Amino acid sequence: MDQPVREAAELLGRARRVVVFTGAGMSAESGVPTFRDALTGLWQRYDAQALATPEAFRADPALVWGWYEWRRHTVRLARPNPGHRAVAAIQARVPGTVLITQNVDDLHERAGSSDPVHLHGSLFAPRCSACAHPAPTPDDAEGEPADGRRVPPPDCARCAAPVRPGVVWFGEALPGAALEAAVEAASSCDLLVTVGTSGLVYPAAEIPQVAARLGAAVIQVNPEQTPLDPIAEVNLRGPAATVLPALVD
Ligand code: BV8
Ligand code: ZN
Repeated sequence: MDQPVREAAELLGRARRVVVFTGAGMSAESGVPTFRDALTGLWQRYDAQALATPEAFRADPALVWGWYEWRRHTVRLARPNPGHRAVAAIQARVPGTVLITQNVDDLHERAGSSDPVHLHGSLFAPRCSACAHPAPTPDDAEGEPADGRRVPPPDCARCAAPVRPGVVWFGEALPGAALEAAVEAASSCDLLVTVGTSGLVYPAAEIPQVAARLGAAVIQVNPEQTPLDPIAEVNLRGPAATVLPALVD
């Protein structure tokens, strides 16, 4: 076990109140493309940040709904990777560990993690764009939802307005209860492990910084440098599915 991994394993062994904070890199090895390095499909022709907005949905609901159908289909085909399972192992080993994720997939839940705090919502919680009435998660659109194919959103059963994805779009406020729970956990932990996030999107990117400011040790797992490097006591430069299991073995 190389030095930084040993150091990180010791920090984890001594920690009493742990937070695990994950971004899209957590699911990369499950085949779920991240925003930044996904030069595939729609993302080549459209900037994801431009598509993940209320304006884009208003302008072209079928294009945006079709994009989320395709992303949900990709997640349904994906399987949790050893990194997701290592996070669940940390939760089992250190009772009270709080998992906070920016991801809208359900791979943490499928790996056995309990109650992840979804700061940016979920692909599996569509709701009415007008009255917020929860809508059923549709099965995959007939045939394989092809990347970039328009799929008109279903109508709300209650008010007939278009159903929207249950995610937080750019320019939208995060769910108050989720953000509050995340800040509360980050403010009272003694160790925060941040995995697979570029640390660029706010206010989520504040979470590891709050923990560091209040004296928690921070371990970062990311193959690349990020703005969170300076607050990390240990920077583990590698992919989540390899590095995290080494931490819990
Ligand atoms: C808000 C859900 C205010 C949707 C997401 C200027 C103009 C407009 C807005 C802003 C602006 N400046 C700041 C803002 C605010 C904006 C923001 O921060 N923009 C950034 C881009 C500058 N934030 C917002 O708009 C937020 N809302 O501010 O509202 C407000 C307040 C009150 C009332 C009304 C309004 C809302 C932000 C949430 C947006 N929704 N997701 C969807 O999924 O479609 S964000 C989405 O992108 C992800 O959830 C993630 O958080 C973020 C980044 O995605 P990625 O880059 O793919 O992932 P990540 O960052 O995690 O990077 C991948 C990392 O993994 C990399 O570091 C890579 O090295 C690493 N990696 C790769 N492989 C691996 C790996 N790591 C480990 N293992 C591997 N194998
Ligand atoms: Zn409605």
